[in-house]
This record gives sequence, structure tokens and C-alpha cells, in this order.
Amino acid sequence: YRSRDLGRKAVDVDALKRSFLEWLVYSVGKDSKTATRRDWFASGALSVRDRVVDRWMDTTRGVYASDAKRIYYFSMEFLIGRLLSNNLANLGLTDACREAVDRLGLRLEEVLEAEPDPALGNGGLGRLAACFLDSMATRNLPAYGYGIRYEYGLFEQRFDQGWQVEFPDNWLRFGNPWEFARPEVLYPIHFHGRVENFIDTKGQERRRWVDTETVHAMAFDTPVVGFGGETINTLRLWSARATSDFDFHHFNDGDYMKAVESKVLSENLSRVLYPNDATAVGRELRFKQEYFFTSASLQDILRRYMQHHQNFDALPEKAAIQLNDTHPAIGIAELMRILLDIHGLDWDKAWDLTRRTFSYTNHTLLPEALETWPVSMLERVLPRHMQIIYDINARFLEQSWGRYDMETIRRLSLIDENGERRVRMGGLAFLGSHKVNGVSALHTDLMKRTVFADYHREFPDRITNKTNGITPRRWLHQANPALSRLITSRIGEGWITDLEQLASLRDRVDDEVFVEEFRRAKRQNKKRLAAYIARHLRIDVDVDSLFDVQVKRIHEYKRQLLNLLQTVALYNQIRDNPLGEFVPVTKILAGKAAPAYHQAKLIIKLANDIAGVINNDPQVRGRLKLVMLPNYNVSQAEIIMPAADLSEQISTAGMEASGTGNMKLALNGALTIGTLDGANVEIREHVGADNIFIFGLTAAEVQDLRQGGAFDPRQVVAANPHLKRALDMIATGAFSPDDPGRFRPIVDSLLNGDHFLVTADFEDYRNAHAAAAALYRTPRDWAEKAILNVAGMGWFSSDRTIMEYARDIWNVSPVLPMAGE
Ligand code: DL6
Repeated sequence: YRSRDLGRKAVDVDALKRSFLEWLVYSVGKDSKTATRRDWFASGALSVRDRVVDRWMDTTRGVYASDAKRIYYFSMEFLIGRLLSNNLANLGLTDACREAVDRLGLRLEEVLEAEPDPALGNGGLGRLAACFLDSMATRNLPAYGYGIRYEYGLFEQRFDQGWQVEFPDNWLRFGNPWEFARPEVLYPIHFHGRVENFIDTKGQERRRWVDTETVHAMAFDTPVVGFGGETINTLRLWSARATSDFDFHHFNDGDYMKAVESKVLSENLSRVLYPNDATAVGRELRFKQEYFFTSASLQDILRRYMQHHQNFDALPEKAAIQLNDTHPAIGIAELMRILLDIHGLDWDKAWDLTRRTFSYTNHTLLPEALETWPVSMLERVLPRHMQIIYDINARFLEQSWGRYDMETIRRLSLIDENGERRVRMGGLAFLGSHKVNGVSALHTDLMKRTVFADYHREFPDRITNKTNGITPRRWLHQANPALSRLITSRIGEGWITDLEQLASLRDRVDDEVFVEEFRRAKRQNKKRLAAYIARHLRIDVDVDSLFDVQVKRIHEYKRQLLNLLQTVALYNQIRDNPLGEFVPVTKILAGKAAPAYHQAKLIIKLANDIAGVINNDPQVRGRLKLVMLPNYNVSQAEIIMPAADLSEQISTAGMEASGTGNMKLALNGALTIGTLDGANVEIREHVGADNIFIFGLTAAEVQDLRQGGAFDPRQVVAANPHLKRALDMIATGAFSPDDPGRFRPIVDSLLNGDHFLVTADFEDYRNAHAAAAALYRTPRDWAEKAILNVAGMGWFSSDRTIMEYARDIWNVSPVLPMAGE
């Protein structure tokens, strides 16, 4: 197999330029005089797509020929980010394309920035899925991503007088040059109806789901380009289409409007991504979305499997289905239904095949995020699946009678009987999977000891840890060209696909030239971010100040509030000591709040109000700035991560399952200030305890403090003058003179209980900040630790994570593409 060329299409500068022009004229329908940047992006994307297709087919051919076991990654979210820059980088075509674009009189950056950022995810879970796609393709694993082609992605966030306002993200408005529509790949998805019992020809009692309402799922395929362009996998997203018979009787009745209305309603299934992160949604449409894409994907998988097989015996040897959280967990009941009702397998056989095929990743322990669905809704929307869930439950609990007390059995049951009866999707995912994994060592340990303790006792080998990772292609090679070039100049480019090679940078900390160049790269990235901030917010920030970054969803457990309180305390210190020598600090925050999460939105307003006061206070004289950037997304993250000096990972210990922003920042040479939570624990092990600022309560201490009942935030506040003053200012309107009581709910939440223990960790956090500032005074020492962070982060490549999944959960091996004739 020829690994360096990209198929039949030439990749030299002239050919690329010709291709750009051809697409522009004959497909976009413009000439170069009238073309907009968006037009150039479209023709560029189509030109690059051309250079992917031959390889894509080679990949498919290789997998078909070997009938290898495939990975199917089921996820409600794929937060893939822009593709043109990523695909160019992975194909090694960035320089040629830059030159071609240059000859057309354009700048490559302008073309890249014209691409809408596909926001088909909320945050960590969706971005992890995207990093995994990149790693699976790069490691030649035969893998498909399956999800939903939302017409509207995550909302666009703007600030109106400091308040978050949401705008629809109509990302497909100008078309999507990357996708291939597959109108022929169409599956019926059924809802509602009723279940009939009947006796089949063999005299067996069987069930049949009838009188359903049907929607079609139509496939759209996006090629997933592995690094080097050797393997090109597929992301298959489903779009809802009304079936032609859907509105048939309305048409017949002459009710045209009603017919159109029902068509529109049925197509709502793939209309919009629910903008919730770490909270279960609880809406029927959401549940239907979950079933919609899971059922379509299973039908697709079984169709593919049946091309090579006469029965289902080998299914678990040919298909590994990974459930990205419980969102697709209804797939377990769906596969059971298909095997039992359509193919007539007996229960034990069907259950054995199902369990060996599925595995499940848990991403959160937050009780509000654990999905449960009302039994009454399931009975109405998927009556046959509800029966199957009852059967799974009955067979499982049968083994528990006599061995456990009633309380334990109640906890083990798939049906939560407290109040309205509800199906526990975590339980279903656990029972229907052969492996269940957490996403960091601490998280997995807590899974065993808390939410899944009862199941873990029953199935002690099922839970396994797979600490998250990030793709070095997007998050270092592509996002940070300055540092990438420096690294490659010293150790070669092997690190791009073998990130552990970064370890050899440890030997460079005494190499003054290297250290100097490292600092220069960071400064260049800080300049780029400063320009971005100036462009978007008209705030000038000092490039030599300490860039202190907290970027992630706004959530009380992530404790942006702790950061803001420390900011106010620092502000007070500066004002109290007008002649004091302070390390200049630029605090940079970004993140979206779920539209119905009022406290989180109030925190955004507080950040903006504090920024308004601090940034305009002449007493501060540029020693402290606070920047809250609107509309945090993957593209913005690519500018922020390389520019950070300090990475804020300050969640209440035990609450952040893993975090992956923590990895992106450390890999780009930021020092972490953080709690011993999620993957921070492992980051400390890898970068060394001397190179990270750890503070605060541990997960065990958090648990003790909460259970002890003696924690009194008012006492803590009263005893800490810095904290008290900051809180008083917020409470009395120092930052909101137009509405002094605005932030009362925030202050009250801290004084009355402080569930997230912000006050408990405040002083330790402030001291950790003082230590960071002290270190920053000696740039050489800071740089050394930053280099040691980069050098220590190799293990956090998603290539490592994905190969662990492949070995321990999926039992899947790499497959090489096969060249066609
Ligand atoms: O595993 C990916 C990511 C973790 O890094 C975060 O710590 C965790 O909060 C996040 N979870 C979600 C929402 N979960 N649900 N359901 O995004 O997963």
C-alpha cells in the first residue's frame, strides 16, 4: 500500500490552485472577482475533500476485505470543530494550500476562518468523542462515529449588558461541503403503537410491535482523516425525514396544512441539540432523539454485519458498540427487540449477544445528570422496549431475592419507585454492557464506591478505568504552530503520533537557547490572543502579564465563583497598596451557561460586572484585568489554550469526572492551579508535584465535611477578612450600583450551605495564587516548569486512551487500507 500519496488527485500547489478555481466556478458558481471568503472556503473544502475520497474508499475496502471487528461509537454529541485546518494538517497539505491560496491573492487564515464551527456538542463529552475519532483514524482502527446531524448546534452566546443571550446556531445555512448525503441509506424508526402477542409457526409465543408512527433516518457521512491520511474513517450522522405515508391520510382527507404540519413535526427530531451539560433533560423529544439515532445506527450495523454472516452468533466478534454516556442506552433494549421479535432468537441467546456487544462510558456522578425516564412515557413512546426493560430487570432481580434486603433490591432495580416510577438508564447501560468505564482514576474509584457500588458488588470485573485524553493533532500540532515547530526542531516530528516522545524535552530545561525559544513561542501565542481580545472586546491586555485562564462550561461545581472572589480580593489588595509591587495579571474566562441555569447566568453577569469595574479603575493601572470572552467554542479554544500561563482547574474535589481542558492547557505549557479532582490527580503524577499548584480539600475531605454537618460557611467568611470584604462588596452592589441586590442569590448560596465549598477552599486557593505569582516573577523558573509540563503530558494523548479501549474493552485491532485498482 502506497502510504504517501493521496490517491488520484495531485497535491502540488498548481493542482490545488486549479482545483480551488474549478470548484469555485463550476460548483459554487462564482468567479474569483465576486467570490466571498465563504465561497473560497467552500471550494477549498471541496478541493481537500477530493483528496480524501480515494483513501476513504481504500479504508472501507480494507475493512470489508478482512471482515475485521469494527468499533461503533454511539454519541449524542460530536464537537468536531472546524475541519479545513484540521484536514489540511492531517494530510500534510497546509503549506501547499497556503501557497496555492496565496497565488489566488488570499490569505489562508481568512479562508479557514470562514468555516462555521460545527457545534454539535455541549462540552467535554462531545469534544472527547471528536478526539477519539481523530485517534481511531490515526491508529488505523476500523471505527464509525454514529450521532445526529442537528440542524442547529449549540446556541451562539452573546452578552447584552453583561447578560448571556442565546442565538440559534444555524450552521448548515450555507451548506456543508464536507458531508456526503446518502438518501439511499434510509431506515424507518418507529414510535408509539402497541404490542401484540402471537404464536409463531414453531408454536413459540412471540411479540409484535404494531400500529406505530414512523419517521425515516437518513444518513450523512463525513470523512474522518487520520494523521498522515492513511486511514479515513466515517462519521455517520442521521437526519430525520418524514415518511411519505406519514401524512397520507391527512392528504386524503384534503387537510393539506395538517399534512405539512405533521411532516414538520416529525422532522423536528434532528432539529436542535439540547443545550444541557451535566443535567438530564427530561423532555420527550430528547428521549425520541436518543432512540432515533440509536435505532438507525443499529439497523445500519446489522445490515453491514449480515452481508457477511448468516446468523448473529459472531456479532460480538464483529461489532463493538460504545455508549457515550447513557444517552444511547435505549439501544440495549432495541438490539434485544430486534433479535427477539424480528429474528426470533431466544432470550438467553439475545441477552448474551447484546451484553458482549455493548460497553458503556460514564461521564459524571452528578445526581442531576443521571438519566431516568418516566415509565409512563416509555410505555407510550416505546411500549415494546418498556416490556423488555421489565424483563431484563425481573431476570436480574430474580438472582437477588434472598441475598439482599429490600432496600438493596430497591437500589438494584432498573425501576426507581420513589415517586413517579422511572427507568434508570445508568442501570440499563450497566447491565447490558460487558465493560463499564470511568474517565479518570479518581472518577472510576468513586463510581465503584458511590453510584454503582451495588452493581459493582454483583459484577466486580465490569468497571474499568480509561482516563481521558486529547488529540495532539488539533491541540498542539494545529493550534500551536510556534511550539510545534520548536519541538519538532529538537526531537523530530514523531511526537505527533507518539506523544510520549515529549518526555525527552525534560533534558532541555538547562538549554538556555531552547528555554528562550520556548518563552518566545508562548509570547507569540499570547500576542495572538491579545489581538483576538482587542478585536472582540476592545480591551487592551498586557502581553507580559500572567495569563490566568478558566475556560469551560459555567457551572457551580466548576467554581468560576471561587476565581471571581479571588479576583476581587486581589483587586482590593492592589487598591490598598497603590505603590505595591504586583505581578500583573490578566484573568481570562469563557464559557456558556445552560439557558435555563439561572445561577450560572448570574455568575456570567457577575464576571462581566466585575470586569467593568476593575478594567476601568485607574488605581489598578493595568496590574489586573478581567476578560470574559463570549461564545466559547472549539475555534476560540484553539487560540486560548496555547496562550495560557496558568490553567484554572478548581472544581470541588470529587465532582469533575475528568476534565480535558486541563490536559489541553498543560500540553501547551500552562501550569495548573487545581484541586485533586478528576484527571488533575494524574496530571500531578505525570508533570511532577513541584510543577503544579494543588490546593484545597480532597474528595474524601469534601465527603467528610458534607456528612459531618458541622461546616458553617458563615463562620469561615467571618474569620477571613479578604473573603468577607469581597463578598460584602458583591452583596451590597459595589459591582452593580444600578441594581445593588442583583447578586444576592449568589452570596446567599454561599452563606446558606455553600454546597460547592467555595468558602472552605478560598484561603488555600488564595495562597496557591500567591505562590504562582511569586514564581512568575522569575520568568526563567516559570518557563522551566512550563516545559516540564509539556514534557510530562505525553500520556494524556487520546491515542493512549483509545488503544486502551481497543485492548481492554473492544478487542479490536488496526486494519490497513487496501488500494483499489
Ligand atoms: O469525559 C469527558 C467529560 C469529562 O472530562 C468531564 O469532567 C465531564 O464533566 C464531562 N461530562 C459531560 C456531561 N455528562 N453527562 N452526561 O460532558 O465529560
